[in-house]
Amino acid sequence: MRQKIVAGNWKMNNDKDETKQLIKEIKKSIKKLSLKSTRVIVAPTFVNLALAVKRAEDTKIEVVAQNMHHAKNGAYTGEISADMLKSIGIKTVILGHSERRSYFGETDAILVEKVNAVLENNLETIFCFGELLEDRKSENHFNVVESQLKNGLFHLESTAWKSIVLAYEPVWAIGTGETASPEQAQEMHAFIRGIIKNKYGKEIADTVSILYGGSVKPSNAEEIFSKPDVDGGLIGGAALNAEDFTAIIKAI
Ligand code: G2H
Repeated sequence: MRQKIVAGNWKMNNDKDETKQLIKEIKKSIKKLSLKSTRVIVAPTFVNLALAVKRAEDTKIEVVAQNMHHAKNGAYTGEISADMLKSIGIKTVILGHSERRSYFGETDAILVEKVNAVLENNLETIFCFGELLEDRKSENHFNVVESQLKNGLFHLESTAWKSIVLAYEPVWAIGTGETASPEQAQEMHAFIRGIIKNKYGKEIADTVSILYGGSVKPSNAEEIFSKPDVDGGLIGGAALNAEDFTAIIKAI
C-alpha cells in the first residue's frame, strides 16, 4: 500500500515564535485525528529546524528540510550539509522545488548530485518537478515532466526508490491560486507512474507516493486527493495556517 502524505512547505515564512506557535497549533488540531498510515510533514526554514524537531518530538509531525547541499562540508558559504541535518534529527529533504530551480539555478545536473548525497546519507527525498505554463500551453508538459524525472532520478538503482517521494508541481499553479484540475493532476500522476513502471517495473511504480502541489487548499483538497494516483499533497500557502492545514489532512 502506498503511503499517504500531507507535507507543508513553509518556504521563507515563520520566525522563531511563529514556528513554535504553528507547531503547537498543528499538534493540537491533529491530536484527535485517526491518521493511520498518513504522514504529516512540515518543512520550516533552516534556522528553525532544530527547534521544530524538538517541539514535534513524540507527535505525528515529521520535520523535514527544504533543501540541502550535496558536499559533505567545506567552503560553501550559506549552505547546509546532510551531516548537519542528520545531527538535529532530520530524515527527509525536499529537493528540486521549482523555486529552487528557477530562482537559485538548480539544474537537473545539480539535482542529481543532491539526490545522490541524500541517498548516500540514508535520508529520504521529496523530489519536486513540474512544467511551466508555456510548456502546458504548447502541450509539451508530458515531455518536460518526463525529462525532469529521467534526468534527476533515472540513474538510480531500484533499491533507492524506497527513499523517494515524488511531488508533481505544475509551476503555473504554484502560489497563483490556480490549481490543476483533479483530472489534470490524475492524468499527469498516471503518466508519471507509467514512466516509472517502464523503467523500474510495476512494484516500484505501484509503491512510490506521488504528491500533488500547487495551490492546494481546504476547498479543493478532497477532490484532488480522491484521484487514484494522487497520494497526498505538498502544500505551501495553506500550510501556514493550522486550521487550513488540518482541513487538508482530514481531506486525505
Ligand atoms: C507549491 C506549493 C508548495 P502553494 O510550491 O510546495 O505552494 O501551495 O502555495 O502553491
